[in-house]
Amino acid sequence: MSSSCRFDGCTVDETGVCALERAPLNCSNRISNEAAGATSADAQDGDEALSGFGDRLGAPVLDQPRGASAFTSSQTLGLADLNALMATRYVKVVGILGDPESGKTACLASLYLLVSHAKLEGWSFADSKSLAAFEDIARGARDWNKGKAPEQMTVHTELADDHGPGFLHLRLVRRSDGRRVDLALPDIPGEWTQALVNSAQSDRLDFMKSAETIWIVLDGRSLADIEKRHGLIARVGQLARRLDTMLDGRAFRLLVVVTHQDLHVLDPNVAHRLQAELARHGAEAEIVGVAPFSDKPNEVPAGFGIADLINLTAGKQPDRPIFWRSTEPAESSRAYLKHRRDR
Ligand SMILES: Nc1nc2c(ncn2[C@@H]2O[C@H](COP(=O)(O)OP(=O)(O)O)[C@@H](O)[C@H]2O)c(=O)[nH]1
Ligand SMILES: [Mg+2]
Repeated sequence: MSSSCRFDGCTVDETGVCALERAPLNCSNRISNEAAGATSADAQDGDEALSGFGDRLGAPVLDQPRGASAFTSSQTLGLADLNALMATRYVKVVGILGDPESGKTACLASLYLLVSHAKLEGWSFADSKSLAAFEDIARGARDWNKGKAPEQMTVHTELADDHGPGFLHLRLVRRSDGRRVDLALPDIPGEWTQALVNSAQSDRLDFMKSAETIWIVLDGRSLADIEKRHGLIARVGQLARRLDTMLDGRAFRLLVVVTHQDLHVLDPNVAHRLQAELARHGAEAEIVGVAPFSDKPNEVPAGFGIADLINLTAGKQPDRPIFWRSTEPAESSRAYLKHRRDR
């Protein structure tokens, strides 16, 4: 391009010849002719045809194939994105519940930091459709405002009620057998759990119907505090009951994740009481102690227990209840009718 012409490759300054074979004084690409460009272009019908051709000179011959990811990598995935991803591969959706400040986001941040530094025992990073959202979380840049989704997430999810969850995606490879696992992990505000327990408000948690594993995250400090312990355990029981109603008999694996293990190691008696309370509500759970961050790194390293949590989350599905128990029919008895009569 010469200094007096905007057309790429034109050497009119050096040669005096217009690359589009126009009269240099009239060519609309000449910087000095810019103001007059419109009029002169109108006047030059033949030139216009050439100019159209010239615009395409050097442009790619074929359109770029549309194979790129449809997701904006800078954000969490909305429900529509998650559905699209689930249509292409098997994704394990995880439900993450817990009171505000219990350590839900800390678990996700710690998982990301471990995996990104190749320190998640037994697992390697394979891919993520939401790296920047993990970054935001790890930097503490994403915050919930009284249970309301951050604006960038609500815009992205494009849900009418502005209350959709945002999911983080992580594809991990298990080192022992090379198995790939895609996890969709929602970062949702603790107020949603409180609303579920207190007033059975479950509409925005509808995605949990697709969850294979549900984490109930508990603050280890509250469990260690004798004044708060009883109330917290009772609420976990109520939450399990709500989940059972909401999920309407669907099978899922329940993990109770107790944070702050760096400050308070979970007492086996307390764990036993938790199990008993859950059993009273017809639920069963495995309990995992974690310390996503650590105030005592020499005693308990940051990220403690996160690999166990992922092992359990990515492990085999819970056994489904037996749909129709098989019974050996007594000779000549009409088993089906008898079964109906028994009900
Ligand atoms: N020392 C320590 N701090 C933790 C642990 N888990 C969470 N925290 C801190 O507890 C606070 C609340 O955690 P956060 O993940 O934001 O709670 P959320 O509201 O459930 O998402 C944050 O300041 C975390 O850094 C832990 O295991 N040990
Ligand atoms: Mg949080």
